[in-house]
Amino acid sequence: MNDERSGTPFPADFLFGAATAAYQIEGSPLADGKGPSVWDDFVRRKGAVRGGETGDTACDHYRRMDDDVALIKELGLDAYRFSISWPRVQPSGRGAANGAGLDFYSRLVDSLLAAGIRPFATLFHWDTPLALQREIGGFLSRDAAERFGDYAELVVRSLGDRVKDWITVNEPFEHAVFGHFFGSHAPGLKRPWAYPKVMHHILLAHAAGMERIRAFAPGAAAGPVLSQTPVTPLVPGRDEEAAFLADQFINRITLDPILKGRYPAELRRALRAFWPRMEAEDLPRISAPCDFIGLNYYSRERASRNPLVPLLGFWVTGKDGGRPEGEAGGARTTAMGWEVWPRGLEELLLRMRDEYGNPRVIVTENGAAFTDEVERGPGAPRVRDRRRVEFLRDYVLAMKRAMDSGANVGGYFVWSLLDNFEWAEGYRPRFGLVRVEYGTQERLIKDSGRWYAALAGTKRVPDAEEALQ
Ligand code: GCO
Repeated sequence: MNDERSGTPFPADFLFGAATAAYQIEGSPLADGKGPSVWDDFVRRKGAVRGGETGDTACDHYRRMDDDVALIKELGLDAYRFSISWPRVQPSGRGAANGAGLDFYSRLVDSLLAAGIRPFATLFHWDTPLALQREIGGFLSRDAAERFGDYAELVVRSLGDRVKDWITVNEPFEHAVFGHFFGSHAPGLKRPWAYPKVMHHILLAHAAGMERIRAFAPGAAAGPVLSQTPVTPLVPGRDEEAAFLADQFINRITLDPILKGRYPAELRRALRAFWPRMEAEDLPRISAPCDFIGLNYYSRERASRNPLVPLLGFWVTGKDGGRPEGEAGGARTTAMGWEVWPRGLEELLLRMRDEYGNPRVIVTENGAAFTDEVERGPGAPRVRDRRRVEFLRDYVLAMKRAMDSGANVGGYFVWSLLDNFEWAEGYRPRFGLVRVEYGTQERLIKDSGRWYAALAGTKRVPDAEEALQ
């Protein structure tokens, strides 16, 4: 029986799915002609990844793909968002496709369709071919955008007869900032003032990808995936201006060019000394119509005025803020230290309704890492991840409140289907609906996976107890 809080059911065509990314789950970094990516190189640098871990094996998904599709089917999900490894398809980032690489994704798509699962294919989830990085500097170069377009064309020509939902790029902000500003992600560059240039080149890649999808998969739905992290003043009354500019730096720097055809004015003025050369057709191309906007949401940031930060004059505490898992200062936090803040999802969806023309939004990532314990008793092993169930329930209810207020949301994907390689954090954080025992590669559906299966199956938010018998 649904209590009042579970509200009305979701629309019958609302998509409940789960998401992953190639480098985080596939393993087999050089199998069957695949070229190395910037991540295959970055993880081998001393200190790059906690514990020196790499994605060399990850969830061994390249070899266990059919079993993982069977898991998605067992969960009864409507859709599955995965990413395609650019260097698995185009080993050097230039030239003809690697047939064995394309064949893997073709088999994945066929397996998903046979299971009645709708494939959502992400063309770029940060794994630039290493050869392209070394040849032209990757996204430091404007040329990377058209090279990405050529790669996208190879994939869409091959899979476009069956894949009807395409994502061009995943999280331009994270790749630009962590990969090129802080250097904490691949390609590991610490060039803060390259940020606007790299961002512009990734958005040009989005534009090139959309053009090739329109040309070679007419009728398919396509759009970008943008991270969105609401920013609030650390000290109300003092840090409003800092929060305003931080919001432009983190969120509006992608939303505005894609949906309004312009960059945020105050940020562009602050960074004018480093703003990239733009061609007249750049922003019209970047703002060409999309069929949906993918939004990844986890938590909020807090910004504070900081005159020591050149040009920008603000700093953010960071989603983790160094908080321990559990409770900190009255806030619930995840194993990443991120504040549990479901209201932020409702707020950002209403902002899309009110400030960006209420485009069709798909929540393409939402989820949480918590410390999971496996109960191994006389019965079957079990992961009673109640905190993840409560997290998902609260964020899904927040999304539903926004929808009931007119926000145009067409789907929700949990990050992630599987525990996987969490970039610089390695394998310690577990985000999966399904636990992966990395030594044996055994998969175990967690209680949260069972809860989510009940939601996907009924289109109504189940009570935690109901699904966890
Ligand atoms: C991201 C990436 C994912 C992460 C997930 C948890 O949003 O950073 O798309 O690859 O693993 O978000 O941090």
